[in-house]
Amino acid sequence: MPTDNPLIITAALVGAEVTRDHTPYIPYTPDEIADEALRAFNAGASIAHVHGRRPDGSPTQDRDTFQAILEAIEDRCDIIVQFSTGGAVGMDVEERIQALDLKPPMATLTTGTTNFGDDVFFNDWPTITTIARRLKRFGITPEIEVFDSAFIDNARRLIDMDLLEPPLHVDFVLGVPGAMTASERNLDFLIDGLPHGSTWSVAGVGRHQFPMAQAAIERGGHVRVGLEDNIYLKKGVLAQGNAPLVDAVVQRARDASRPIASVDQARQILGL
Ligand code: KMH
Ligand code: ZN
Repeated sequence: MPTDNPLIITAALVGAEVTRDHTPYIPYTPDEIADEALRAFNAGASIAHVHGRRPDGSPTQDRDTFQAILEAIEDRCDIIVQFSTGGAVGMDVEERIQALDLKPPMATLTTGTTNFGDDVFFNDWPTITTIARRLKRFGITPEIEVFDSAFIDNARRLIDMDLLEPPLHVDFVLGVPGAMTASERNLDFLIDGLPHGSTWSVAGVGRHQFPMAQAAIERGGHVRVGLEDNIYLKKGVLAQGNAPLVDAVVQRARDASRPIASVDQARQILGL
């Protein structure tokens, strides 16, 4: 794989699990999330992966909240907005995908069930196909979230059913307790199993964020960072927002002579 291709950086701005008890820098309101999107964009991110939060910080996939987030981000910058369809553990599928009629350019599609810390992130076959059909209906480009290797086999099955159109864009989420370990060996195994022509990124969780980012930079893949996945810039030092995490990836890319993708380049690479 080429290693001088432009690097797409996704900023996972907020997620569903991190709260102000963990870090004061996590955004909650649509304006706070959009301000974080702008800072991440200015630091070099071309995709903003978003979840919704209520004012008290609890996770929500509420359509009005997503509309407010989308509009607030679009008012500020050109970053590609990617809706989460994962939401939070325990949400049912219709709750998770209620905002997709807003037709964001991208949204996630997790193609399997995984243990998720003490919880289960539930994605049985009816859930997966319901989300895939909705994405197809609204012409939204999916990013396939892969927590374990069978999720790639399930994505292939969706291609066979005409619910996914190759080439795929896949994000490997590695290091979640209960799912696949964040190791270079596992990353290489997963890359090897992708359908021909796929693009991929890796989201290393917690302390695995930067080692996995480095591995992706070296392999010609793309990178997801952000407070959803990791709140520390280094051991014991909280990242003061998403932009410092993006910036740390930009520095690593520079050291490896990987150019950073502009939003237009990211759109072209992803066929948006
Ligand atoms: N919050 C996790 C249970 C996604 O955004 O698509 C699921 C998640 C995946 O974050
Ligand atoms: Zn997410």
